Amino acid sequence: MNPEDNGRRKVLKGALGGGVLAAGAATLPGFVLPALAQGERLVPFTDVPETFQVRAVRPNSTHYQDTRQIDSFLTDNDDFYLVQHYGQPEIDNDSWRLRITGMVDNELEFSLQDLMDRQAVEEVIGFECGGNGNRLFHGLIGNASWRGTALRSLLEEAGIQDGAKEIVFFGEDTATEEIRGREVEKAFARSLSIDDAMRDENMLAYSMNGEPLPHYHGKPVRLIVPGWYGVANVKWLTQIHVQDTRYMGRFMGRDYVTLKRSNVGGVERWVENSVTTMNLKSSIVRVTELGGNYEIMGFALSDGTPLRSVEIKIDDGPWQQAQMHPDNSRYSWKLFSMEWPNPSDGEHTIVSRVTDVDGNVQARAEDLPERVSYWEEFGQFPRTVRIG
Ligand SMILES: Nc1nc2c(c(=O)[nH]1)N[C@H]1C(S)=C(S)[C@@H](COP(=O)(O)O)O[C@H]1N2
Ligand SMILES: [Mo]
Repeated sequence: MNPEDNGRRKVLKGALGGGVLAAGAATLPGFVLPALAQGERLVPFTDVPETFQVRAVRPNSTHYQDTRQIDSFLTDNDDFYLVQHYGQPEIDNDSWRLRITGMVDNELEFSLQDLMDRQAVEEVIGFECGGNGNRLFHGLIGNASWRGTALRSLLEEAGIQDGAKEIVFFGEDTATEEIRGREVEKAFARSLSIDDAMRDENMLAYSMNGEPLPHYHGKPVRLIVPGWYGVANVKWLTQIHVQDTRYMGRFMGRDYVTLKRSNVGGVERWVENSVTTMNLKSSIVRVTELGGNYEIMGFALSDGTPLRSVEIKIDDGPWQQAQMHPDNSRYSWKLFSMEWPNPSDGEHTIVSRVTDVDGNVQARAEDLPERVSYWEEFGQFPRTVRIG
């Protein structure tokens, strides 16, 4: 399903202005957890149209979060965004098998139990859809603790042969695609170079926030490539194929392809690239008020490069340091917050920018290279709120 297809009806559980969310928010030194405390209220964003609403999860449908409602470091499994282009296939965990085929010394087959019997890894990994953006207030996002087994050890056991170039990850979900006037049955698939696939942190995940991987998130097993856009994380994984040619399927070669103006060795050209690692970005998503004290909160994402700072600018004021959530980790989303003492009544513009340890600074959208299509939206996102 294309993220642009999202309807704008129906209200998500605990929709804005609705019932009180979890009371009694814990306070940690230096960072107030964002759950609404008793008496706390959300300050309205004036850039969110009244008609913007998030609908409940429905079968075969995209789901995005209402990011104003982010109230915990880990996203609930049933509020973690959902994108699937070929529907949500039913899979029986007992008969499911994962095969490793192609240019390997040993073709291998695993049951779910086989994978669960291997050494387990667990890590908090947050990601967004490559099609996430301002129009959805960045709701195609989530952050979860994933448990699984390392991809690398499986590939080593299979033994990748000399001359292999790419590894293709196929999902169980298929659709009939019309390509040059011919209807063909295609599975969802994405590929990685051998080097990218062999990164230690890639995992085949069978558990999400302590639960078996939910149906909609790709049960029983999905690929997780930390630091990459969500499209790399193939759900309902059934086959891993090693080959010596590039894989040119729809989600590598046509969709999730960003077209932007680039400088190519001194020549300005329009360049297409497949969506890969996540760009450095941040966004303010939530402003709260409790007893006259205001707080601004947001998230940042990176490809795993550690962050140096997140700063917030209010109207024409200076950039001010935000505080980082103590649970932030290398591949998680990074929550940040800043107190906003005594804002004056009226409308204010607030914007965040993130800087990584290499000194890369999130640019203003208007300073980024010209780009066609909505993939990879990572410029600064000024928001407006009304006080009083
Ligand atoms: N098999 C399969 N895997 C898939 C997709 C899909 O359509 N089919 N969509 C991808 C895209 S575009 C995204 S953004 C993420 C979304 O993962 P989630 O629904 O668990 O958030 O899954 C990826 N993996
Ligand atoms: Mo996506």
